[in-house]
Parts: sequence; structure tokens; C-alpha cells
Amino acid sequence: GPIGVFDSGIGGLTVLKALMARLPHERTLYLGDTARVPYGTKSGEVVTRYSLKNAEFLLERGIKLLVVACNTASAAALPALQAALPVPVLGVIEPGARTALQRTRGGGVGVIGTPGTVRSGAYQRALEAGNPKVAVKATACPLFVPLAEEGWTTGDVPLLVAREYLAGFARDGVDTLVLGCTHYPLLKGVIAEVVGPHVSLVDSAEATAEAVAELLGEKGLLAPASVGAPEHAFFVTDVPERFVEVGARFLGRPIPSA
Ligand code: DGN
Repeated sequence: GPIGVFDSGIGGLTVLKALMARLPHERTLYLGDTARVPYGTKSGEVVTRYSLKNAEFLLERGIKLLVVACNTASAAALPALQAALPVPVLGVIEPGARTALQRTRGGGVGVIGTPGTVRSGAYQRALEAGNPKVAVKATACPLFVPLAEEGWTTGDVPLLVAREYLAGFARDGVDTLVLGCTHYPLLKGVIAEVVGPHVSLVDSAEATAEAVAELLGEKGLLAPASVGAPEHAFFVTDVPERFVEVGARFLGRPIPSA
């Protein structure tokens, strides 16, 4: 079966992009819950309810593994999804936290994400579970989401916003910063400019793709190398036009149709 990926909307395409690069023989099914986006400002209970619906949709289509690409949904709903599904379920938080702990040189780890992700404390818990002594500073950066979707990723406007949000990290001596939201890899350039060259940026999407490859390998679930390119199917819960148009930028290639 294919790998199932869901997100609150478009953002999870950054995770799909990393998955396609790391596992080029795998078929994928992507569901963007564009009717209910954003998840980042909603309660954990509501995000969990939506997440279970999304998982059910993908499960009915025969997925062998579920990747929760959305940080907010991973933070709120991972235990509920793992309890409800008969296939392995992976979120983006554990892999991102693990990579951050490998990178930090003891100066502390910063986390940026949606208000829901930060409020849940999921990254903080995952980091402290791996190293009880780690100093964690988490900040919500909600305006990064519309900036990334509007394609406003360079120039003065995103730079000013990034300075407002990220000034504290420089003061607190953080040496590693987790991009804990699907949209933030698009703003990597601006974020790097503000935090400076001494702060290492952790892309949760890449860390997750690596974790998926490991898990599929361990379980003997890797797809055999195929002759042709594997199929990638896209589904959305609202009309597809905006998803197809904006999504191409997030995925780094055209989206056939959704
Ligand atoms: N996909 C969400 C996340 O990674 O937290 C961001 C978009 C949203 O729902 N606000």
C-alpha cells in the first residue's frame, strides 16, 4: 500500500516533498483538510476530532503507514491516532526533537510553531524526555503561516516579522532552532538571517522523512524499486484550485490535480 500523509491544508506538502526525496519508490496519498484549516489556533480536542476523520479517509484507501505532517495535529492527536489505527502512525515532533538534541552543543533549543503546538508543550516534552537537562524556549509565530502561503518569503516584511518573533532566541543563547510548523521551511532564509550563523535550524520535515525510512526498513515495509515513477495522489476537503496553485510552491513541483 501507499504511505498516507495528512495535514490541515497545504503546509504538509513540505513534509511530502522531503518524503519523496528520501523514499523515491514509495507511492503516497496526501489529504489536505482545506475545509477546516487552520488547525494552529484551534483547541486540542477539535484538532483530534479532525485528525481521526482524516486518518479514517486515508485508511479506507489502503495505506500501510500514516504520517501526520501537521505539527499542530501531531502535538494534539498522536496518541489518539496511534490507539485508533491498525497501521503505524508517525508524527513530526519526535523526529524533530531527536534531531535537535543531536545538534545542540548545550546552549539550549528553541522551538517555533503555531499557538496550538507551543501551548500543547509537545516539543518541550519530547526534548526533555531525550535530555532532562536541555533548556527549551518555545515561541508561537502565527504570522509566518500566511506569509509563506502568500509567497512573501523574502524582503522587508517577513524580515521585520521574524525580528519581532525571534529576537529573544539570540538573547537566550539558543544554539539550535526547531522549525516546528509545516510552513516554516519556506521562510528558512529569513529565519537564518535573523538568528545568525551560530544557530542551527532543524527542519522537522527532513527529520520525519528519515524516521519514516527507518521505520519502513525495520518493519520490512519498503516498496521495491519500481521501473516507473510511483503514483502520488492528492485529496482536499474543499475546492482544489488554491491548493493546486499554492501547493506547487510548497512541494517544489506541479500538483497534477486534487
Ligand atoms: N500545518 C500546521 C502546522 O504544521 O502546525 C500549520 C497550518 C495551520 O494549521 N495553521
